[in-house]
Amino acid sequence: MSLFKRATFHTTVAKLSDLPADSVGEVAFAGRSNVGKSSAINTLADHTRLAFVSKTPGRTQYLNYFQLGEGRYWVDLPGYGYAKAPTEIRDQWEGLLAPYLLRRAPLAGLILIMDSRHPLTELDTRMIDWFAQTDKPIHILLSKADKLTRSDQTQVVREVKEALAGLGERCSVQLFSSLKHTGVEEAETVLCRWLDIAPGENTDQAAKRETPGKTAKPRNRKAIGWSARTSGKTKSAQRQKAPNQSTNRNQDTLEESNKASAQEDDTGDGARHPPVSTEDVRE
Ligand SMILES: Nc1nc2c(ncn2[C@@H]2O[C@H](COP(=O)(O)OP(=O)(O)O)[C@@H](O)[C@H]2O)c(=O)[nH]1
Ligand SMILES: [Mg+2]
Repeated sequence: MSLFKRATFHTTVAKLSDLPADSVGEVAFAGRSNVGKSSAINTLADHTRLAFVSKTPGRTQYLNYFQLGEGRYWVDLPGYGYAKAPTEIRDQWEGLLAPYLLRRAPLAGLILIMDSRHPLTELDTRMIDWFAQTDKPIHILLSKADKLTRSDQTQVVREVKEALAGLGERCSVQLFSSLKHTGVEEAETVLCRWLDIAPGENTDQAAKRETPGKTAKPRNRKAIGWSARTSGKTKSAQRQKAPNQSTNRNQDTLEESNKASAQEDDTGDGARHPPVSTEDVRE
């Protein structure tokens, strides 16, 4: 049984002041539109429709919270890669996503989902480079692994690890397939560690321990809201390390596989483009 079987849709957050105050730990899921992010969340929750709730019109461009019990959450971020008007992208990025990712204290780490056939697109590397400034870990799921042969799977893991070796232990990589349920346990292990859930502990049991009507008590008051350490630096950090730096480190090994995706990503907005844009243009 999945560790996260009790995950339920909690809320859609459109503005920072609406972020859940009882969170003691959360993990954000990011990735280009169509990489299989919703499918991965559903697979990890063992729930076929869970993440598609967040596809409801009006929710796709915001933060969708899924509750795991005891003040722990998964947060589904808007898929990126399909451009809207530059002003809308900027408003969404600067008003919600950037400050959330930079300053949300209970955010333990980022699960970044990349299609195993087209990993490390330009927008992916911008997101990785940009998020790295938080010093929080990134765990990469190379999705749709069922579409690759065994030897291609081994190769893509090696290439992505090599390309991101500079991030050291802050970045880990694994294969994942929602179709074949490949990599579920490996991902669960990371999620449990980040969310401070003891190995083998089931959120079923955790949820039962909660007193009805009582919200979970944060262990650490600093875990609520923004961390003091980063609260003052958002604006300058956004400007300084705007997620538009070009990155060369993966280009040699993955150049071919990236070409097609890079073209898809080319919205004509060039270097000003943030790593995240909304996916609802496709819906
Ligand atoms: N073969 C295969 N297809 C997948 C897998 N995960 C997702 N897909 C397909 O990829 C498409 C996009 O999936 P979705 O989860 O909606 O992607 P999202 O836009 O990133 O949330 C759908 O047609 C899925 O059925 C997988 O593990 N294997
Ligand atoms: Mg989705």
